[in-house]
Amino acid sequence: MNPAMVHYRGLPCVEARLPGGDSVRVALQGAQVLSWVAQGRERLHLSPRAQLDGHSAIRGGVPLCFPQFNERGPLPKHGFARNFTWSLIAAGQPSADGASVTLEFALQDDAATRAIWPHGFELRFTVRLRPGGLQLALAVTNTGAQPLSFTGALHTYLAVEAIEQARLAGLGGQPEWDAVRDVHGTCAETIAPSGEFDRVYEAAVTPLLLSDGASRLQIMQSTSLADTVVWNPGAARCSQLADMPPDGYRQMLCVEAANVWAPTGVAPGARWQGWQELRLA
Ligand code: TA6
Repeated sequence: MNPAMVHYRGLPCVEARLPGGDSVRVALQGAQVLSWVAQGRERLHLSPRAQLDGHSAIRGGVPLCFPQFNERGPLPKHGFARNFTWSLIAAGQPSADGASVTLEFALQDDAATRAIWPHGFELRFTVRLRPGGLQLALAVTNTGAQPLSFTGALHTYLAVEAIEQARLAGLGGQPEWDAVRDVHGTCAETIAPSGEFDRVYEAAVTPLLLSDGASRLQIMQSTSLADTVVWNPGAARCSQLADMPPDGYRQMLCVEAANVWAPTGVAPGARWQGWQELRLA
């Protein structure tokens, strides 16, 4: 069967594969993409020490942070969507030409979500795998009678061979906030992360390019997500994270499509959508 329900380290997941060999694995917890293999190489980072107990935040892949980014509000850090079990509502077969396969997941409010955040909502998350590409789209429908507003992110952990050689281009000149030093500035032409690196940028309209040794990845996001976050914990902070090995920071760089500063409003009955796309260059 393709797509297929599987258990990955005990966690219920869906896997889909294209005839050319590219594949994706998505956990029902958080509708969190845990793996994307393109041209024979894993492109996402999942910590070998990630807790896969069905409810704790999973360190790696693409956590969906909703309805709050980080600790910018009264809710649990990065909201609750990543901790809840979503439903798989559509799993198409690969198209006849092998050009794509799509998985769709949903999460609705229930007593448990309303105890944390008193709103009616439906989230849809669509994962579309193409040869050499992955598109991730989050839609939020306000099913309640009151307006709702949220911040959040597609908190993508990209795999890199070594953080020392990773370079991210495309944000040069964009307004930057360094969250570690709490300093506002302007992004350099090329980002070469070192040490603890946690910065929020005004998103660029043209694709970003992550270079990692011989590998190149284009990263795009919808204009409905106004910010791009770049995060690497660095050695010192990584050693304090129980779900990462001490040198785990060297194999990852988060490049996140986010809305950090200005909450997105959704009127009753209205729908919002935001996406991030990754493509081998
Ligand atoms: O997006 C960057 C960030 O907000 C960092 O400040 C860092 O805390 C990271 O997310 C991971 O958060 P987590 O709750 O998953 O440990």
